[in-house]
Amino acid sequence: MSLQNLESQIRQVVESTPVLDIHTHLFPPAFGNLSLWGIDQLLTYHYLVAETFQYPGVTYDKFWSASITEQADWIWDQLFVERSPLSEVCRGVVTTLNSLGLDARQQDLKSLRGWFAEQNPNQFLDRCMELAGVSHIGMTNSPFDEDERGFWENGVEVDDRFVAALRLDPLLLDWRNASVTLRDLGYDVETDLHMLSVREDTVNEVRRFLKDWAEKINAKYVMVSLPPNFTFPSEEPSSHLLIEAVLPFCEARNLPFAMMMGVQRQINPQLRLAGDGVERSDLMALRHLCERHPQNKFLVTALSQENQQELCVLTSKFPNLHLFGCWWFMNTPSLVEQTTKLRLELLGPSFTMQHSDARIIDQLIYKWKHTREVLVKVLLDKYTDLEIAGWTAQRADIERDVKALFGGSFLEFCQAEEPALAGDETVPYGVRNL
Ligand code: FIX
Ligand code: ZN
Repeated sequence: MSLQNLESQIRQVVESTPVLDIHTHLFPPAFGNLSLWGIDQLLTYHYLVAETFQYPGVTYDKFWSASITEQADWIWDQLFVERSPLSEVCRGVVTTLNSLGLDARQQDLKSLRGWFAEQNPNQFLDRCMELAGVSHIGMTNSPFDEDERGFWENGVEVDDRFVAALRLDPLLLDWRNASVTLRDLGYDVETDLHMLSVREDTVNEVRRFLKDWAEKINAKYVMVSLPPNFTFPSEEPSSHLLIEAVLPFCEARNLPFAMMMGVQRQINPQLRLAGDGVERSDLMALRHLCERHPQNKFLVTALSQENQQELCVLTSKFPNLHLFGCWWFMNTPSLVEQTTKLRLELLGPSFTMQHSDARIIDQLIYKWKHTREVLVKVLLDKYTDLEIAGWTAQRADIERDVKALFGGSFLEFCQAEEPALAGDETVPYGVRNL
């Protein structure tokens, strides 16, 4: 195959292969105000908030007391009018608008708002998923979030393209407060986990809580984000709860346990959701988890660039570990390119290349468009090296590899051995459209 032909084959395959987006913060329109979309939401995305505060002119108090429209006006002016939108997240807004047929340069915010106001939420979701080439969307579902809990308790009907993930950060990282919430929800738990005799009852109640919520939301995996200094095992409640409640529960149901490692929450609380930072994680905790719990399936991503090589090596040592995504501060084209190359070089196509982490439905468009652009470059490089080595990639090979990187390897990992994850015994979820 000529180089040009190879590139065009790769591009065609990468652009047409549907994606299983395994981690987002999106909700379908049935979740009312939790389902975010539109220009003001796009512009007040927390990545853009953090970038705007790089420039003087507005105080935290003034910004947070303003309406979302005023905040969006301010961000638009600072990042798209006063300066060129060079950052990845600004480019994302431009890509998104452009893909929707809107011109970020020609249109002022008023006319953009007018266009969005005319859209129907359900049709808009369909359009974004189609433009992004996304077949399924993994949600982040927290029983600790009062607003979200209400929807589930009222029996919300979930669009079957959305896949639930049970998010457990408060349970594992803030047991003191989580135990209060559990008691409010009717689970008879003690806050003090030191005494084994007391802990047994509490652990049983935590398992009951996990069972109730996993069933209520039809969770396909369980997730947590972890601080850089997370250690395992330890004398912290997180270790007791993991060893005695969460991991046995996940194992019994063949639910993977996903860890997003390396976020230092609220290093600048004035920035609210935009105030989190990154630090290198101690991956010894991950190693211990994989070693000591071989019957559990673990999914992992790390926020720090410095962790990426070690993470690949750990993944290659533990068949119960699956590596996914370039998370948050890692999701910039230069790092995605470098990291994806490294992963292919150390692991082959056995990992999940990316998740979007989208919070606003429209963002699916740019996050996946930009990811696909990088993947074309990376695969061209890798298949060219292979060609030189004496192995010519055929179209079917490229299709198989891209499918694996966009969710196929993930499904294979999840479904290994036990059919429990499928939910439906005959058609494993997600497989239909992949
Ligand atoms: O913990 C997470 O799932 C993070 O992805 C978010 O909390 C974070 O705010 C985010 O949106 C990153 O992309
Ligand atoms: Zn996230």
